[in-house]
Amino acid sequence: MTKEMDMQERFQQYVDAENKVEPKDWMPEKYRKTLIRQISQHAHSEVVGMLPEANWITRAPSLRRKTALLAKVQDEAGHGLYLYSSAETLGADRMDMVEDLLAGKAKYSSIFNYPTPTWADIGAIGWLVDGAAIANQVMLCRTSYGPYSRAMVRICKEESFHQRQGYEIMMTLSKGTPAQKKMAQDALNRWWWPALMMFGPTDDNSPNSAQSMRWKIKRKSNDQLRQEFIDKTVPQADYLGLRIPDDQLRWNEETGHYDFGPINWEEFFDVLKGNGKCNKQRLEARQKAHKEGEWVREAANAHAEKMARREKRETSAA
Ligand code: FAQ
Repeated sequence: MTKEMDMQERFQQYVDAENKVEPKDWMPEKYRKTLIRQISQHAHSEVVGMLPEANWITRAPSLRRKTALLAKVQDEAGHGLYLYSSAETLGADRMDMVEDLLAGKAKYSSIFNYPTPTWADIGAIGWLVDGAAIANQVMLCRTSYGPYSRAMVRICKEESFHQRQGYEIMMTLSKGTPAQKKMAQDALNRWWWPALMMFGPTDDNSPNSAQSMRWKIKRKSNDQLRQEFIDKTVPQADYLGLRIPDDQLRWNEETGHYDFGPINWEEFFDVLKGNGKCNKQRLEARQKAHKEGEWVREAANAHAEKMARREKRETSAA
């Protein structure tokens, strides 16, 4: 057995014994790369994910709704920051990750390429998108890489506040006037299928899953998580008096799960290729924000350099 194989085997045993891998530990190069890929995509998703909701900050229907939405969008920025930091512990360079996003080379969640034409879309995002994010991320609190798992604990707490914020908007609308109820139903119709796509391709078409599960980066498969989300969300829609837009949705006594209709994977892969309704708009908004923030980055760097010079002067004088 070569030394590398021996290390790989020991690493696997270490992970199998439910130990956390920390930044300075030895790890297979592919483990490091997989994590940088997943964590940076996740960070980009949080950052791009601010855009569809930011669209409604100035138009929220009351001050209470506006403050809650502002706080939520700010939380997403914070999540992006923890996640970029977590990817940095693996040796990734933050500017490289950001540049890949701005150049359209990096992936971020498909879900954020859909538009938010009405206030009800903000409710649907909180309820369904944050709901799906929680289903996926609760398992990531137990992921094998220490810094990622610790970041996820805090992120999940905040996501559950976001989910309730969204559900409460949907509750108000669905118990409101017929026009408000229709607005809620239309938003559910728009977001249901894209939310199911968030979990990624089916297990038999998910190239990264098997190895990620072996390394305990992922604890549950894409299909398992999708099913858990559906089972949890259908009763919530019933409570709202809204109809899930799937004629084949049925409770299956035998399996103890809901059966559901086919997902349009062609649409999913098309969105990944950059052809979703808002891909272009999202990327342009990020590029513009990056450019407009240049002076802030320069000022922060200049200040940091000044402080470092001052500290050096003071230590040499002492
Ligand atoms: N969109 O082999 P798999 C949020 C890609 S955060 C775009 O199954 P994997 C909070 C995948 O990257 C939402 N691409 O991949 C919020 C891979 O491409 P690659 C984000 C997708 O990694 C709420 C290829 O397809 N959450 O919403 C998608 O094992 C409200 C093959 O797929 C996370 O990132 C997709 N939906 O499993 C913010 C959670 N699905 O890299 C604002 C962490 C798959 O080989 C407002 N990530 N792809 O070229 C994960 O758990 C995993 O990365 C999966 C994909 C489950 C997303």
